[in-house]
Parts: sequence; C-alpha cells; structure tokens
Amino acid sequence: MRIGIICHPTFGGSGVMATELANYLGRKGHILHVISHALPVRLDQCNGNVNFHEVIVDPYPLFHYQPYELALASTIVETVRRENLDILHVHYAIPHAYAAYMASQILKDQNLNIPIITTLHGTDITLVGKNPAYKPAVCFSINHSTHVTAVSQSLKEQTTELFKIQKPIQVIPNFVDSSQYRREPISLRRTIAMDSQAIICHVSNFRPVKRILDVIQIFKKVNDQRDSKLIMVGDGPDRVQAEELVHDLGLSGNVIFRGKTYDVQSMLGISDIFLLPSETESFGLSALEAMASYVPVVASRVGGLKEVVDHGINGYLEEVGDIGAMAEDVLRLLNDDIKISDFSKSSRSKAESFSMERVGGIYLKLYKSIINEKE
Ligand code: GMT
Repeated sequence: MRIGIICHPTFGGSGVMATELANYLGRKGHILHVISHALPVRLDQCNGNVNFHEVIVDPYPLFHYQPYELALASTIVETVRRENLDILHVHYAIPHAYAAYMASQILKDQNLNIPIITTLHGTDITLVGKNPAYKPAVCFSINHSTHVTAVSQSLKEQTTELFKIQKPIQVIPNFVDSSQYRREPISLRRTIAMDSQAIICHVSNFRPVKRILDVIQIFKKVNDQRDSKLIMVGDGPDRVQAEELVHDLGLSGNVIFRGKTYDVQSMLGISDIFLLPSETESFGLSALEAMASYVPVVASRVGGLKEVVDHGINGYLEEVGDIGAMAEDVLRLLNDDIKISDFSKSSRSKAESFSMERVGGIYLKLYKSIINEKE
C-alpha cells in the first residue's frame, strides 16, 4: 500500500505514534509518505520505504498568522497526486483533519478519491478541540473523515460527549516496540545516582496538564523518607516554575532537568518508578514506554491511564492532585523489594500486550478494508 501520514513532528505522543507507525509499516514493505512542518523526531530515515515531505510556509508580512492549513492541504494534494497514494492517515485532528478534508475536496475536483482516517489523540479533543474557536471545524472534519479512531475507550467516550459525532469511533490503542526498551547496566545508573538512592523519572512536555509541580511535591515527600534522585525529561512552559520550586524546597542536588532527549529509553532504563500525575491523559504513552522498561507507574486515575496501568498490579492510580497518596505509593514500592520486582515484571508484560505487531496489524487491516471498499 501507499500511505500518507500527517502528524506533528514534536516529542509529543501523537507525533511519536504516527512516526513509529510509519517506521513499522515501512519495514513491512509498504510505501510511506510522512507530511509535517519539520522532520519528526523518531522518523527512520534509513528505511528506503519511508519518505518525508516538509510543509513550507513562506512568511508574508500581510499575514498576522501564516496560513499553515492552506500550505498543508496543498502539500497533501501534491503528494497524493505525485506519489499515487491509496490512503491518508492523519494524527491529531487539529489542524490535520481539516487540512486533509480540504485536500480531499480539491482532489475530488480532479476525479481523485482519497480516503482519510483520522486518529484522535487526546488534547485535540479534550483541551484544544472543545475550545469554541475550533469546535465547529473540528467536529465537521471528524464527521467528514472516512474513518475515525481514538487511542482509548476513554477518549472515544469523551469525544462523543463533547461533539456531535455521526461516525462510529474505533478504539485502536497506542503501541510500544518493547524490543527498544530494556534495563540499562548499573554503570549508566551510577552516573546519575548512588546505589543506595532510588531513581524516579517523569517525561512530558511540561504543560500545565501534566502537573509537574505535583511531580516535584511528590518527590519532596519521598525524598524526605528515602534519599532519591528525580530525572525530569522534557521541556515546556512550566519548567521555570518547577526549577524554582526545586530550589525553594532545597532539592537542587537531587533533581536533574535533562531537557528534551532523543534517548528516552536510557533514562527509563535506569529508573525505578515513573510519575505521571496529569490532570487528563487520553492514553499516557510515556507511561507505556516506562512500563516497557520494567518501570512501575504512579499516576492519576484519569482518562486512558486506567486502560494502561492496573492499580495494585503494575502501578498505582490516585485522584488528581493527591500528592500524599502518590508519595505513599512510591515509598510502598521502594520499601518492598518483592513488590517492586513483581510490579516491574507485570509492567513489562502489560506493555507487551500493546505490541507494535498487534496494533500495527489492526491499522493494516483497517487500511486494506477501506482501500478495498473504495475500489
Ligand atoms: O500529552 C500531550 O500534551 C501531548 C499529546 C500529543 O498530542 O502528543 O498527547 C496526547 O496523545 C498521546 C498519544 O496518543 C497520548 O498518549 C496522551 O495521553 C495525550 N495527552 C493527553 O491526553 C493530555
């Protein structure tokens, strides 16, 4: 098959999923054309079947906002025509579903019919999409997609609550390639922490929805009881506030801000516990990646996290903002070698149930059935 994938190129989960899917399908022998405004961080450029098209928006002084959707729609039209694509898969509704719809109308005018699958990832619905400034256009473009998928049952339910959706929404969860995740040798761990110290990790885009100040407060409570290290991976608007809090709580020697990284596997591979106390989380891909690295997760009981983490088996889920309960969960695990080892093994086996082979296969089946229907 010849597949177009449209995504955000950033470290966020939707871009990571889209890119990993493209890499996987390329390895399976399909031809992939990934369209975005920059090279996606995890795209496998060594794979000859995976191609990248950059959307170029020439700045023009008349425009207060540069018309990205227009440039994207035009790039989609050109790519579908030139590369003879069978199907488009857009990740994250805003602005991709809208631009893909426009492209499909332009192509229809040229007697070309291109089906569109829209995958909803979370904030495109729960935060950005429900904003009245975008809602009608988001709702319209979801309803005009050929097929709609959501990354969790929870996101499917939220979407039908927030929007008048006339299309059935198929739940296809995110996946992880567990072969890329492992425990790292002790020598790497020793570059961060002493053997007596636990390593706690958080990975996100440091937006308010991630509640990274809760991460610091939870860590403070843990560290008061047990000398530990916290690795903060990622970057974003709340970083400065978090660094100030670390300083004010006297934790500067124990908290490391690593910034954005291409090698999240190594950070997770030396960690003991992963913290994700988010306000909302449609799935929690970073939690799944931690679990693939044998790292139990302590998180909030929200959205799709309930479909990823099994409370009391491979992690703990608490109410949003309950930093006391989350700190107790972390300490319960750190103070019980047998429990943490059981949770760690169970985390890995849960992650394996979200395998790339299984979920990638579901997407392939979906593409085939849509393309066959079209013909
Ligand atoms: O979490 C973010 O702010 C990034 C966002 C994205 O678009 O990359 O993540 C969303 O999509 C991920 C991939 O499907 C999910 O794992 C995240 O849970 C979801 N984020 C939220 O719902 C807050």
